[in-house]
Amino acid sequence: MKLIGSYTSPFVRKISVILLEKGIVFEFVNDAPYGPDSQVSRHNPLGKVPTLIDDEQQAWFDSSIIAQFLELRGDAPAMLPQDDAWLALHIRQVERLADGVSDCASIIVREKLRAPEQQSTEVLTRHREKILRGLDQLEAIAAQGRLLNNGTLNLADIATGCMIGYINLRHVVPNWCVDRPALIKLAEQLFQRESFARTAPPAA
Ligand SMILES: N[C@@H](CCC(=O)N[C@@H](CS)C(=O)NCC(=O)O)C(=O)O
Repeated sequence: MKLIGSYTSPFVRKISVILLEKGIVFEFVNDAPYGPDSQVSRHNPLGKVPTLIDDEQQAWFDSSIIAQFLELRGDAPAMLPQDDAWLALHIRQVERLADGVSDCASIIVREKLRAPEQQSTEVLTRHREKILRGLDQLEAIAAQGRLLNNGTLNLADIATGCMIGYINLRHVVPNWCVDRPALIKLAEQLFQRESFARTAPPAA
């Protein structure tokens, strides 16, 4: 199994963490998707990472689909409850919420790479507001301890940890932790895991 990805992508980190937690052996193929030499579009027409190539050479893309593929393979531990489809769906929605915050953070990072006179204040403000609302909802969910931080690592925990790692790396919302104690607790616990330590992005 090959994982095509870049070291800084929160979505790639999400899949790397799942593979490590499940003990699935994989080869990491480093590919910077925005670079001129990227090969990822040979496997994924959208040209995005992560893209996973399975042992039958089938390409899987979009981290939530790859995560579902890995669950369907059945490798333990499961990252979603096996006996409660509704609970699993709620957890997947939280996963997508955390991914959505990562998407917004990535849009801000890309926008800030443009020349200052080409940057859109409207785009920056809009996506910053989405991030803040997303973080507030994730904080409330983490405080409840049912869908996040419930004692059994799940897909939503992993996506949230990778999102927090990314906004820390890119300094997108430097003071995100003010008044968000449940998310801090979750991040502290996740970052102690070997899977998170081994996938920490290089300093920007
Ligand atoms: N929804 C996708 C998002 C993946 C994504 O946006 N990846 C970025 C890197 S963080 C990428 O490959 N961007 C290249 C591009 O958009 O051309 C997922 O969860 O896998």
